[in-house]
Amino acid sequence: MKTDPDCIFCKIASHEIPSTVIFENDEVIAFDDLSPQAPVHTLVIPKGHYDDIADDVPAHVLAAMTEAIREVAKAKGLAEGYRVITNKGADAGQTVMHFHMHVLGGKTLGEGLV
Ligand code: DGP
Repeated sequence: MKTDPDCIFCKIASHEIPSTVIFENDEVIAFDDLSPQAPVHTLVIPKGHYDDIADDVPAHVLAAMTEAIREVAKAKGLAEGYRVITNKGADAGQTVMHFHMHVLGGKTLGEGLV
């Protein structure tokens, strides 16, 4: 598994930096965002280092992330719905260059996507 010793999310994945872990298995970890934008704001990341969704992310890792999103929704009680967002690159405002999906919910979210 490729990791980057300078990447903050790699350090969270290896538990070198603490986080509030919601779900974890061999491939992925889900933890609460440091600056929540909604009552529930959890990040799902692969444990391997990929820069973003356009990096060469294997299908089984994407499947593990999808499963983790469902587990986050269950753990956080998001039966009424939630939103999943990923930022890729400067135009999207990506700030951490380790692929991650934001799971947002816990309230009625705005209708717009931008
Ligand atoms: P993005 O803009 O899509 O790259 O979002 C990065 C998110 O990562 C942002 O919502 C804040 C969050 N974040 C950054 N550093 C940390 C950290 O050290 N711990 C946690 N839990 N979240 C972090």
